[in-house]
Order: sequence, then structure tokens, then C-alpha cells
Amino acid sequence: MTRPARIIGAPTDYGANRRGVDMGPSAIRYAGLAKQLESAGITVEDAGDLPVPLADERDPEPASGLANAKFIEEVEEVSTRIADEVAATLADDTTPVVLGGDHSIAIGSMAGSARDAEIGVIWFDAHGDFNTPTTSPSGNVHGMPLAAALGIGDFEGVGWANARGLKEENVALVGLRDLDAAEKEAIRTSDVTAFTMSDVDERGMTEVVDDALAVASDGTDGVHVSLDLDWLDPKEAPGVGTPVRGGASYREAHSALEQVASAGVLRSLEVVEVNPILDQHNETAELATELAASALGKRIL
Ligand code: 6HN
Ligand code: MN
Ligand code: MN
Ligand code: MN
Repeated sequence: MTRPARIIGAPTDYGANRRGVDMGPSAIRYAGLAKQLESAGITVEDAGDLPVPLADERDPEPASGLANAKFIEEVEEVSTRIADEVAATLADDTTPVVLGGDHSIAIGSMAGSARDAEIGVIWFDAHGDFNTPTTSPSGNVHGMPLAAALGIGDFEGVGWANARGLKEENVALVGLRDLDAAEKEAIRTSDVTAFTMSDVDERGMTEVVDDALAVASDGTDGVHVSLDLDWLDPKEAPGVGTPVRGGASYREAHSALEQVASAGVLRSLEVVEVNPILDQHNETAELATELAASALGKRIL
């Protein structure tokens, strides 16, 4: 029996430098996400978009606390909403499929998914998203969600951001190829498992994803998968704000998310960083829908 899925839109853009990712949920819906999931035999319900404050009406400067984290109050406000919605969806025995928005929304998804359970995380991304306000060169919170969830550095004891049932030991990053210097050091000294694109070159995507699944499911109740579309090569996914050459190919990406489905451990999913302004004919949004369907069990035959 496949669990039903609930689509939850989180149209944020204040975690990133370039505007436009707030249109991600619309573009992904327009690309036919519900239909794709239904064709995988899943019952789908669309909860619509969560209310998100308009960046233009807010001051990016943090009022207090986490300096050098732009729009941190707005991130907190939305993260709390996302966390509640994800937790409520799981309580209904339904798989949350959260649509970003920029990657800061993952703080809420992970907090919600790990509220009443031990979870693991697989982070498909060109970036580590392991900065803290102190180490971040940009001040953009989309470069910080993993550090926030794990309570690293400035995020230690920040209740709304920390994912209760998540341990570093159960986090696997896949496809890394662009890390800041201090971020690199933080990843090295942590207990997360990081697979770079060089690991993928040497061992192949299948073996790497097998290992990532083992890390994330070891002793946990399920796995949260966070899919940043810039994980893919920009040739496949041009509609992202921070493209980095040398990413996952179209087939590697499909096969990786099919492996996730086959493992039968998926607890919650999010798809982030689709920027329709930078996209070509909505193809990045289309790819996002295909990959979400693969993760939820869609097969060619
Ligand atoms: N993403 N490491 C850079 C930063 O500003 O912290 C880039 C982060 C990109 C984040 O793509 O979700
Ligand atoms: Mn502010
Ligand atoms: Mn990211
Ligand atoms: Mn990224």
C-alpha cells in the first residue's frame, strides 16, 4: 500500500540572493506534479501554499540574535508554519511533498519531520548548506539549513531551527562540488557523511546513493530527502539561482531517486531552488516533478 502524498507550497525567496524562487511552487504545479504522482499510483492532495511574508515589505536586517542571517525572522515565521504542516501531514499517514522556495525552507521541513521521530536526511545538492551566520560569506540563509537543523555553531539551542530527532550520524550529502572554506571545515569536523561529485566519478551514483541510504536509514524511522535542483548539471536544470557545472546527469538523477523509492524509507520530500525567471520553458520545474515522482515510486515499466 502506497501512502498518499500532500503537496505543500512554501513560496519563499528571502533565503537567496536572486529573486524568483518564490514562483517555484507555481511552476512545479504547472509542470504537472499532481498528475505525475497520480500516474505513479499515488493519491494526491494539494494543500496550497503556506502564507509567506513579502520580502519587499520586510527589513532583511536581523532584529536581534543571529546577525548576518538575512530575513532570519521571516525564515523563523515560515519555518514554524512548514514544520507544523509537515508534522500534521505525517500524523495523517501521508507523505509531505514540500515545494520551495529557496532552500531555507528545509529548516521547517526537517524540524517537522523530526518532531516525533528519529529521522535521517539525504541532501542532494551542489552545495553543503552547512554555513552558520558566522561562517557565511553571503548572509543568505539558503546556505545554512543543515547547520541550523543540526544546531551547529550559532544555531546551538535555537529551538525553532533545530530538528529534534535528527543526528549528524544520519545525514548524508550527495553531489557536493561548491563549498566555502569554513563550511568545508565544519563538514569535515562533523559526523555527517559527505559524498562529493568526485566520489560519484570514482564509484558511480548507484553505489554512492546506496551508501547514503544506509547512513540515513541506520536506526531511524524514515528518511527526509531534500532535493536542490542545482544538484543537477546546469545543462539539465538551468532554472536555478546558484548553478555549478559538473552536476548529476538526467539519468543519474532519476536513478538516484528511484533508489530512494525502492529502499522504502522515504518519510518526507522537498524540492527547492527552482527559479522560473532563470528557467528555459519551465524545463527545470518539469524535471523537478519527474524526480519527485521517481522518489515516490514512479517506474518506466
Ligand atoms: N543553495 N555557499 C553559498 C552561501 O551563500 O552560503 C551558496 C549557498 C547556496 C545554497 O543552493 O541552496
Ligand atoms: Mn528583519
Ligand atoms: Mn541547497
Ligand atoms: Mn545548492
